[in-house]
Amino acid sequence: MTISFIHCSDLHLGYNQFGLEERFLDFGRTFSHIVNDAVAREVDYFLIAGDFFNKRTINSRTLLQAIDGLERLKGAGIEVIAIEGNHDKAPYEDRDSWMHFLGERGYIHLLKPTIRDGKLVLDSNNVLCFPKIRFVGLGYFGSMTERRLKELSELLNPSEDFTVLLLHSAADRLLHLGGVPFEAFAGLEGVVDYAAMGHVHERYEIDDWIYNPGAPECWDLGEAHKEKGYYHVVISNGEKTVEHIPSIRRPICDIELDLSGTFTLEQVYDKCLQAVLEGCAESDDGVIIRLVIYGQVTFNPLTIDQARLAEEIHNAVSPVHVEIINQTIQEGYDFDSFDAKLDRAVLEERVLKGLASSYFSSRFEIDDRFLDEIVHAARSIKALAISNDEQGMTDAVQALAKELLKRSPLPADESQGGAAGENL
Ligand SMILES: [Mn+2]
Repeated sequence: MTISFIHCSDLHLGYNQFGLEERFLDFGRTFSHIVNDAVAREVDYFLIAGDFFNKRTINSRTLLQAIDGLERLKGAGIEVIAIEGNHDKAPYEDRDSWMHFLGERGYIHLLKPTIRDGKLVLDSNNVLCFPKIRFVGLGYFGSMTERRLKELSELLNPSEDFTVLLLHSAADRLLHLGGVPFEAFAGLEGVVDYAAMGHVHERYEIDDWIYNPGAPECWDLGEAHKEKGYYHVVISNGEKTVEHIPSIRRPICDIELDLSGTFTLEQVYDKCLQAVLEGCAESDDGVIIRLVIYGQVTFNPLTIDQARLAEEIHNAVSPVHVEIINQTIQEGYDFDSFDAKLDRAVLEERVLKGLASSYFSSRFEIDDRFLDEIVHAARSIKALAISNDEQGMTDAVQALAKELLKRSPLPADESQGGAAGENL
């Protein structure tokens, strides 16, 4: 017997990002594409691991987008199993959420935790059995997640049937933002065959049984480079095959431009426009442009007219939206030293040390002397890059990585950290 499902999460329907109608439609379209694929692949189940809606209160057009997709799934005989995320969760014990409405109308099976006397209880609200497969749906617990997982591991018995857990939580990442360490899942390994996660907007997988697909659209433009999509899972004779499928979403053109050595505003606008024309040449139709400008300029950075710059960019490439992030700083006020080169080197060192300190100090066991070494290494790597010395650069990066690993209190694969972002 073969069972198959699509697992997606964080669709955030109804999000009119930047106040744009086009972005509202984008989130709907991305969901629609996944539905089409589920129907084409003739899967048995469609899993939504939370944040189906961007907000608890949605407008009627968002509901129409949702129902349009859900109706097509229903028409194809695909059962939809969903949990609530932090974005679409009903407050407290209130059952009056739109997810609840969709459940009542038979569009989805909404699975929710039952808490009795402060403890998790497994019942028909959160365990749903079909032939050869069962779904345990819990939703979002925030800071209670670790405790609830422990309770679940005591309650959930092993089963002959394939067991899927739906959970809206960050596993082993975002630990400072309510994520739970991997150890919290340890008691479920072997009992849960597939943990269908949501919440983190970037794809990650742990040990062949914890899967997070990533939000299919970019809830934040900073997600542009992250891997995002949904899973197609096929279970045949108890063995699962998992494929991650990238979602279809609006392209984002992400440009970082160093404006160091720019003396006039006109130069700024020219350089920006040129960078945009070069960076977005291939996909100039309907992209979102994120332009980060940085470096030392000789004038007050606040005089850069972002509205004018955005308008010029709009006229040149007709994007859907332009986001400009101005990180330029005015060249040092140290008028005693007119040696611009020296000034820049000193400043670079100071900035690099600050960055190295804030980034590495929390992850590695390093002292001030080694921070200086990192700064030195970073500057020589930059010099090698400028002189196109690829081999030298590779060697220097490898040497630095080796030194860092020696000082890492964590296993190598954990030290990469997780996705950033607070409102996933
Ligand atoms: Mn989310």
